Amino acid sequence: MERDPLSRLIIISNRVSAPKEGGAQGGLAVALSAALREYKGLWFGWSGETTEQFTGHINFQRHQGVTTATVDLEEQDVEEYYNGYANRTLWPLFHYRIDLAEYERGFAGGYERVNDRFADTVRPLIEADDIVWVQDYHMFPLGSALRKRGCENRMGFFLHIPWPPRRLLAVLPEAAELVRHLFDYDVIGFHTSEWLESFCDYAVDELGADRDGDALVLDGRRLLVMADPIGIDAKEFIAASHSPVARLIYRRMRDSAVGRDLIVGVDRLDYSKGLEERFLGYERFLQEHPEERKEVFLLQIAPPSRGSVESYQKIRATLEGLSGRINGAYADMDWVPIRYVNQGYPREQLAGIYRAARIGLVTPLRDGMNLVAKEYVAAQNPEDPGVLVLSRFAGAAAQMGEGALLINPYSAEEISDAILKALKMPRGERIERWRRMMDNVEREDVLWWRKRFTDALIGKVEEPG
Ligand code: ADQ
Repeated sequence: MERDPLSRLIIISNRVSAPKEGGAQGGLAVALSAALREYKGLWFGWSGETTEQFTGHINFQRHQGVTTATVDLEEQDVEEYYNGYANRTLWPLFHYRIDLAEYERGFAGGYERVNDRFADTVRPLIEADDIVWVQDYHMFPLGSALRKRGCENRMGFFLHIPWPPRRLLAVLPEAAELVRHLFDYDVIGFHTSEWLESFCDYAVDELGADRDGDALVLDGRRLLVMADPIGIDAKEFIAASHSPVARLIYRRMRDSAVGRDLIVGVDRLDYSKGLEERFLGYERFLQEHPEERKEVFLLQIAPPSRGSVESYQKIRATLEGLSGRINGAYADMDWVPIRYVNQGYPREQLAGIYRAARIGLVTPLRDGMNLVAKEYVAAQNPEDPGVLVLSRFAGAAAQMGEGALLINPYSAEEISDAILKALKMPRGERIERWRRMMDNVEREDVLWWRKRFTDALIGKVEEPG
């Protein structure tokens, strides 16, 4: 089936990232904006603002050919839907942290209410031929809510985080209902076949769905399931790493390293990113290899996120304590082992930092994909690339596994061994490993990801090769 030239794309996600002057959008936003320019259509979501009483008033804006439509939510909505169910229930559970997940009926109720509000608001904007693409765990039930409002369009859903194993998901009181809702979409996408298989296990074993080739069938609804790993905007990132800003930052980093090897970590400050375990692994390296101590330093960049959720305040305090303790134990007057920075940097600056780093330390305990791993690879100097040390529990390991040093992020010993191996790795091997990863980063980029999904959504069959 070819796309009807009149059909538009409606993207729906919790937050909307309009193109900005200066191009400071993330890779995902760039890809979605490009899709919206190709298909026309619009991008709908929460404005990030609150209002006293929900009115459903839509703020339309147009930036560089992309129309965005956003609504404000009430404070209670944000508490229950965003800080509550999305970030205190689903996020920890889907990252295998049942110990951190909180189950409150109020959260679940608020989540449903807000999804209904989104459905009420966006429904009148959807025309008969439009295709609808819903993003991420904030909006599992949105497709279902739209079907209830008479929407018969092709609808797809993409999950950016892992899908937990069946027995873990069973802990969620609303699990069965949530998965049933997903059958109101036509296509569901995951980053890896591991997440996809966990989803299928649940649907088959708990709900009695049938597998039929690439699809699952439940109560007469047919849901196409696909593994579609997201990539970065590789061309843009390579260009960013050659920009004057990146070059300047690269030189600054090199100067400040005074001949030492830089190890870099870049993450949102989130317990799923394994920062505590990373610091402990690095500490172990310092303990076990006194001769290497002043030869390296770790720059950890971690801007705080979701600060109103308690578990995020805790991880922040833990990391401050831990970095302080390690620096206290090992620092000398001319050397500090960890530079711990709690701020974000523009992409061109990040690219320069990545390029200056001999090791990219990407060790999440669990991650849907992890784009930092791919950005690190894209920013390297082909003649003298650094080494990626990557958690085997990141979705990115499925694509980067051949070139990266894969580690178990819970094991301080494995992290320590991998750091040493990376530091000693001969240039020839570094180039060979990097090339394999870079081929993938360039081939399976964010545009490839987006096109595979929208092609599946419009029913276009993938061409072989
Ligand atoms: P995140 O959990 O946010 O994304 P990730 O994929 O690593 O994780 O993307 C983070 C992005 O933020 C990267 O583009 C990175 O450059 C940027 N970033 C991080 N720290 C920064 C800093 N200090 N300054 C500036 N930029 C910074 C979720 C899922 C992931 C999945 C993505 C996309 O959790 O598993 O890969 O969505 O699907």
